[in-house]
Amino acid sequence: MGRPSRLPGTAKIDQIVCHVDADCFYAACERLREPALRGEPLVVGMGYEPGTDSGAVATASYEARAYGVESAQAISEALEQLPRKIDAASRDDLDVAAAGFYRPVDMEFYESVAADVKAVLHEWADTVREVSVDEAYLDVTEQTSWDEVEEFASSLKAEIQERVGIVVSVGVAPTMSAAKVASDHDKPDGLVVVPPESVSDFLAPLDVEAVHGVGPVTADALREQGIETAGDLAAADPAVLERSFGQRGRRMYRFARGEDSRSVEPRGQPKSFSRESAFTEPTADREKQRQRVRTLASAVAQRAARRGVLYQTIGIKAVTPPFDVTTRERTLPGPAGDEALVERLALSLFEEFEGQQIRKLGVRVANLSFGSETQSQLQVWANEGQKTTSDKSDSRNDTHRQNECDERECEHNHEHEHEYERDVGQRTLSEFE
Ligand code: TTP
Ligand code: MG
Repeated sequence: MGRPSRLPGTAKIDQIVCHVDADCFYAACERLREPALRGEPLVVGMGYEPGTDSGAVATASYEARAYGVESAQAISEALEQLPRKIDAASRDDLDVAAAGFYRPVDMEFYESVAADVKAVLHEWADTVREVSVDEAYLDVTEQTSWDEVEEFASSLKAEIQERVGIVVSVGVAPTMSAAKVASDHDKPDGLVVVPPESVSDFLAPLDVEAVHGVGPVTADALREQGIETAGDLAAADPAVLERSFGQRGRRMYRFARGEDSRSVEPRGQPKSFSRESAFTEPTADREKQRQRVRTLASAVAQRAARRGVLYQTIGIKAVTPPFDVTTRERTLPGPAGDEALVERLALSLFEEFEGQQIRKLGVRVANLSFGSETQSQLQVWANEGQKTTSDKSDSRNDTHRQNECDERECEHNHEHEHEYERDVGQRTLSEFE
């Protein structure tokens, strides 16, 4: 199927942004290679071992969501809501019809499917910004017009389904943040077009949690201030929002008003990889904090390893109430690629914060080396992991306070991931790129 071209002379107004996000992506991938899972309740678990109740839910098919299973839940909890088919079949007290299938995460396979989807996206738009394994923004201003974009997006969905076998939801709007909200609006299999003149009307009635960048914890805090909808947020006093939420407050205010001056830019080589995770409520529980640091550290190290990237700087970020951000980092004498080392250094950098009230934690690796020329050094630094920190380049004492950046994708190619604002406690945090 070819892409529809823009009619000659059709006026284009502003930027036309498509946000594409696959539906229950990991589950959809599992169904590609195991078609018997189609239409069935299906849970994909991170750290899940078949037959056990270990790990956390990475995603659940929409059939499984109907039983209350959701991302970041413990598998043990999911099993209470949705038992395994195989267990239900052998027990009188369980109903096979109300049971589901469980599969472990296979990131390598999902990345290969994601690459196939992205190949289609690059054929359909000159500018594609890939933001995670299953989502991307496309600038389609040159490819279509507001009059035709619905047909364009529907053909794009059909082509992805035909060539890759994956269902995606698409949102179209004049800004990235509104397009993101639009793609989420009618999931699964959604297609929502919000033309420039309708952005405010589209956003206003939505729950405040639908606004890009507002997670469940922030939404609760906003509701306490009487801000229930995106319209309420758009009408709030930005100075008050800034006092409560820092820079993020202004940003969500702008997004709620449909204001977002970002243009879709392709990603260059990342400058850092980071991952952060908020506690539902600030906590002073040391073991909970340390466990979170360890999980974030290993997720970041594994992501770098999957990309074949080495790093020379390892850092942490601690957000203490109200929204004070402190970062610490340490630079090694040479590039390393060692998960245990990242964990160890992150924990040691975190020591000074242990036991303080912490709202959010982050781990970051930077000073990246790409490509095979660095591979030979990998083993050297991995082996010498224990003694790699150099006092000279140790920036541990550089206290660095900044306003919290809450962008899932940073403007300067610092690949930045935010866990959903849920307390996943000591469970394995799921991965999403
Ligand atoms: P999402 O696009 O957020 O979720 P989804 O594709 O499963 O479902 P939806 O239809 O709502 O878009 O994330 C993409 C993949 O990232 C998802 O399939 C699994 C993974 N993921 C996690 O591992 N942990 C998480 O907490 C979330 C939200 C996603
Ligand atoms: Mg998705």
